[in-house]
Amino acid sequence: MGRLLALTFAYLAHLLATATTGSERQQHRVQHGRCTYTFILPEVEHCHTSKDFQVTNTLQRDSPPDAEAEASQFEPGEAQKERPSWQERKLVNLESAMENNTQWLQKLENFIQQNVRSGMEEMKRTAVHTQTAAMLEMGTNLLSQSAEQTRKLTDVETQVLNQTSRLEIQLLEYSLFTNRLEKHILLQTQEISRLGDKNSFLEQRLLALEARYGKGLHGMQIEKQQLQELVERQSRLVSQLQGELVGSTLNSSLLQRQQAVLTDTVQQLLAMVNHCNGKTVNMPKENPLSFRDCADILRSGVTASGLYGIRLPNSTQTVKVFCDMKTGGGGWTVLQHRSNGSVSFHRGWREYKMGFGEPSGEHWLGNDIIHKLTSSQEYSLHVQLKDREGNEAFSHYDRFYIEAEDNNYSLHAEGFSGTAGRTSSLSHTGTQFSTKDRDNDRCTCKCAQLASGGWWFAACGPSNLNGIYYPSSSSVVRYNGIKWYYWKGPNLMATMTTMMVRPANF
Ligand SMILES: [Ca+2]
Repeated sequence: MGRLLALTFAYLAHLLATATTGSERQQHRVQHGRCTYTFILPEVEHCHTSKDFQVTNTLQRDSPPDAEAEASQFEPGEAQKERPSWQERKLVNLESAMENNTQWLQKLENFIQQNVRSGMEEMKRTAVHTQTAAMLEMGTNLLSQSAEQTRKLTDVETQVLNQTSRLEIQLLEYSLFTNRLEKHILLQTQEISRLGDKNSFLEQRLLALEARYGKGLHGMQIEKQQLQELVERQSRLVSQLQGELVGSTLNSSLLQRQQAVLTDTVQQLLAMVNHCNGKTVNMPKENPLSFRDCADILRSGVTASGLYGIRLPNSTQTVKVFCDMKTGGGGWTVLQHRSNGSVSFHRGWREYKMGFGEPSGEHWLGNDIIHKLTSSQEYSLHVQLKDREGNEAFSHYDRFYIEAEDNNYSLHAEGFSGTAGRTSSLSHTGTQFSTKDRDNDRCTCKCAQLASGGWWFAACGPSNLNGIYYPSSSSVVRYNGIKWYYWKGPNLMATMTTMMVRPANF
């Protein structure tokens, strides 16, 4: 409002200035909005402007008369006396014009104020309308944004609800699973508890058993320890004895060689003596009939044991044999006999083939003779043994024969029985004969050299009746002595051995 008034006064001052300088009546129009204002200003006719008259401020000319008077006090004295009538008239006119103008201005002011008010109200309404429209637009935007936000919120809420539902379902499943697990754990706990009870019971029982058998166990442990010590001592002793055995074997071999040489010498001397003195020894009875064996002789009526001559089957050879007519009904032809160790049995292949020793004493009948005799018909074998304590025992074989030299006199012995051990000590069927100079055994060693003598060595087998005849008993185990393992073990101290045959159908 103040700005508008200032504009109005400035315009009026312009009009006044124009009025004082212009010479004709002028109309002035003022356009304000839809309203047009027309002003007709008063004019001063035939009035020349004095050089002294100056209007610097038309509004100051509306000053009250007192002020006008005071202002005139400063004017020079003579001019005041000449101009009062004209000036006064002029002034009165001017004043009345000014008064009209003032009134008009007041009206104009009122009018303007009214128009301005209405304009302001219009502006206000327009502004309010604009503002309302803007607000409505903003509100619409806000509503649309709010709707969008609401929709998004609804979506989010839906998603949250879905997630919540899924989570609830999962929680439910977990809950069910947890319940099952709890039941399982409960069952396991009960099982563990039951096992714990059983374990406690077993522990108590074990403790009771330990208490009951603890003393016995302790004693047995001590005994076991003592036995272990004994076994260790025995092991050391066995090692020592093995060492001694090796030395003894070497010594025995040497002695046997010397003995063999001596025996040969004695036999040569005896032969020479017999040749010189003629045959005065106990000769077998010359029988015009030929007997195949001692059983034949027995059947002929001879019942005395002794030396007799037999003729081998399919042969003209007469052989001197010892016949045992007492044992088990008699009729036994003796193949091997030892009783005093006077004859060495550590001999070679040929001697075992041909036989050695005297039939009246210690001797080996000979493998060729044994083969011819036992392969002519079925024979039984009887083995008689006696140890140093006087114990006697026998082993019997229902069927016995040996093959020819081509097959190394392989052994065949079946139908075992007897008292000299529950098991046969003779090597199994098919075992070949070996001597110190003919190794036919199944050992990488040479059994005939280790064990001495000639025999059916396997590897090297549980028997050897042709081993070394040891004269006295000893605690030392001799692996090369006379052996019939399943009767007396490896260390038989025999005082007598006899091997003899008789027809199986006797
Ligand atoms: Ca061998």
